[in-house]
Amino acid sequence: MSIVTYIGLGSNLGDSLQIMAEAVHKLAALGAVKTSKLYQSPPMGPQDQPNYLNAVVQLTTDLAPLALLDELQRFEQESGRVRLRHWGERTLDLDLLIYGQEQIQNERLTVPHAGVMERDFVLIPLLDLDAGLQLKGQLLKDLPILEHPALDVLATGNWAKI
Ligand code: PH2
Ligand code: MG
Ligand code: MG
Repeated sequence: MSIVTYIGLGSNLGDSLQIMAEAVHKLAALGAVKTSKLYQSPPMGPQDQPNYLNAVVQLTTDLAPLALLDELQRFEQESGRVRLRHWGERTLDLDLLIYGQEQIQNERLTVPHAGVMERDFVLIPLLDLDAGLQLKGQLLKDLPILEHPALDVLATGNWAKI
């Protein structure tokens, strides 16, 4: 059965736009995709690292959660993933944010992703894709953190050129 999932994309090392566009193409092999706008956001965590490109992809897929996670991790590795430090710079980060209505907690996966409600660079692209999204009964668009977003829109259209 097809499930609507949301994947967070982030990159601040290498040719980030190219790397993220390639990731969207790889995700499109797993099911139907829709992409949010493309954003630039100041780093959360260590401040002595470049700004990030961030986006979210809505992926409708038949893959089970851990099979999907395996694919995401494979795509991260294929991008030449470098991760230098916790919350530090990386070539590609793919986070499974939401998997249908499911709540998942095991040693590999926490879904919904723990950071969703606190990160404007996740919330705003999520809302591009579904302005009525709710988590735990909370309409995401009403969260106070969205009153002062710190990210900039870099592209509104088909930036991944699907
Ligand atoms: N990802 C991190 C650490 N900090 N900051 C922004 N703005 N965007 C990210 O995707 C991000 C971050 C590690 O995953
Ligand atoms: Mg992340
Ligand atoms: Mg991650």
